[in-house]
Amino acid sequence: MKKLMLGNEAVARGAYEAGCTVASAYPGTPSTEITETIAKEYNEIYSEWAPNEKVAMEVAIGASFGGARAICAMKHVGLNVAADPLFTVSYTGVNGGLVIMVADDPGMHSSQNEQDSRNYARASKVPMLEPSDSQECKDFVKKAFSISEQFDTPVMVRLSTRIAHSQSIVEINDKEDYKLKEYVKDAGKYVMMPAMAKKRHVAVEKRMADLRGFSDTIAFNRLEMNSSETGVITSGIAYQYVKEAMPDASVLKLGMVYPVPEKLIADFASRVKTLYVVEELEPFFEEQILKMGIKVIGKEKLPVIGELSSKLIAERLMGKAAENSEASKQPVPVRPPVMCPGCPHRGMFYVLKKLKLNVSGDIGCYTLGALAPNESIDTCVCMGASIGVAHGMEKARGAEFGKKTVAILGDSTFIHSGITGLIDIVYNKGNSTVLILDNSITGMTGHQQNPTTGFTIKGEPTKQVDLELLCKAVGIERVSVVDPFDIKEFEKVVKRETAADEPSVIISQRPCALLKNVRYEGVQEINQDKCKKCRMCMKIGCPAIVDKGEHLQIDTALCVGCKLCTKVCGFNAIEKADK
Ligand SMILES: Cc1ncc(C[n+]2csc(CCOP(=O)(O)OP(=O)(O)O)c2C)c(N)n1
Repeated sequence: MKKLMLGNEAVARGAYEAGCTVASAYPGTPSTEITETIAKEYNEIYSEWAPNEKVAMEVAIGASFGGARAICAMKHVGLNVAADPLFTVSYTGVNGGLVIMVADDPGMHSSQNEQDSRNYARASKVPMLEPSDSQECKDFVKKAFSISEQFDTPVMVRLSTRIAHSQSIVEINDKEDYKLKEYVKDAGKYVMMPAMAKKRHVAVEKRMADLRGFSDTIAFNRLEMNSSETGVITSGIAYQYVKEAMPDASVLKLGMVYPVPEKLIADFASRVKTLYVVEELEPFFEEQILKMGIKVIGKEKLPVIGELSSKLIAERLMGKAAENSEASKQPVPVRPPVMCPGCPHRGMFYVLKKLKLNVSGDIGCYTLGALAPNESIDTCVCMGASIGVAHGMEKARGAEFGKKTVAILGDSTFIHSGITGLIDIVYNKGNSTVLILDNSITGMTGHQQNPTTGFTIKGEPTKQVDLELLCKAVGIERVSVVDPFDIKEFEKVVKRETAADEPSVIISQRPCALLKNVRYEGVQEINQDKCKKCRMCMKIGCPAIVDKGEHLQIDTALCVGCKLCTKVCGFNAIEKADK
């Protein structure tokens, strides 16, 4: 049977067919659907959302030590969080096959940087595969499990946004009957302290030498000989672009991107006149090929920034302007990201802007508060950083601001990596105020459950972390819980807590407007007779309120009836529609 599948869905299918039984992940675009699909479609695999990527990888490592085939998944920046266990599981090796999925985001469609995860494969001495379509996503994941067991190593599989989120045909096969491997205690292999790790490092170097030889033989590294004038070494989505832009070129398609197949590359180089490397982001292949003493053209013609495309490759390498298709000539409407109508974060931003506070932000839907008209976030680094950054700012400049630095972060982000920052503030006598925006869901990545929501990945009820108790337990004595739509009360609490001479937490509690149990009373409209056109309602930045120049209007198709606008209107001009 054949099925149209997203790359991410095909990865999930591959894990299932390989007999994998444990999956742990933390959401992050473009990797999220891997674990969502596993949870939805493959009950044979235990699946979970972990609090962060480090824990997700550790759970998969534990399952592998226990003899199961296990998978974890994350976006590229998540691999930074999980880098600590990654570098050491490279030494311990595995028992059951261990696959680490990492999805890069060239072009930064939904990320704060565009790092190239292939560098992690080299740095941690872990082999990496990279598929070019959904069929390969499935096949490569299955193969990754067997390579993992054959070479006693975790195996990384790298995706990029265009592979993870594109659909193509996949052949469906039966599930392999994988039996749990016996678990044998072996401190020399699984307890990494200096004496044992020194021996394991030797094993890792031996493994890398074996893998280098293997890379020259694996069918995933495929030679497609054509003209001897031009040769291209490429992988992943770039392979698809090359096939479109340079149909006559010979291609060495690398499915195993680390270690690279040196013999195959040398042989290919000797058979073509001009050799190009086409790779997105870093000159990862290029540097290794140059080191082999082979002349190759890569980043002198192609960018290290952003995504490639067949058009760009045709222009830069073939010197010809590619034809634009009719569809691509159509103008695409501009849709800047905005917080949704009814978003609970909006009330908080209205207050923060009014109070002109110094705000250290974080990553979530609320990062949009940096944009007009809210414009009330001053910094954003990485998940959980808001608290440490606020504390550092406070220690550096202290009273100079005249006001405290306020950190804001969501519930999921607080659990992911905010807690340790809060402990730092308490332990080191900080004075910041932390706002935890508890909207009862991980909003930005598309509504995943997390430890504060009370539900598992499968929607089953579970213990719910009590944020108020947690903050008190780490030593925060001033913890307030406020509704961000009660603007007056919210302002009062923020003023009070930022004036206090000790650290504090404000939990801003109101569920995301898109949750299916959230219902508001009815859409609003502007009574044009009462409206003075002062435009105070525009300050909350709701996309449902439209400035028509002559008058202001509420788009009733967008309004959810949260009534936040009625609270900022000084003339009671906003009323329930169709009264
Ligand atoms: C290390 C890392 N992992 C994952 C992500 C993807 N990501 C961006 S924001 C976010 C969570 C947002 O949830 P929350 O903090 O609850 O805020 P909300 O969007 O609900 O307002 C995630 C998982 C990331 N940017 N960095």
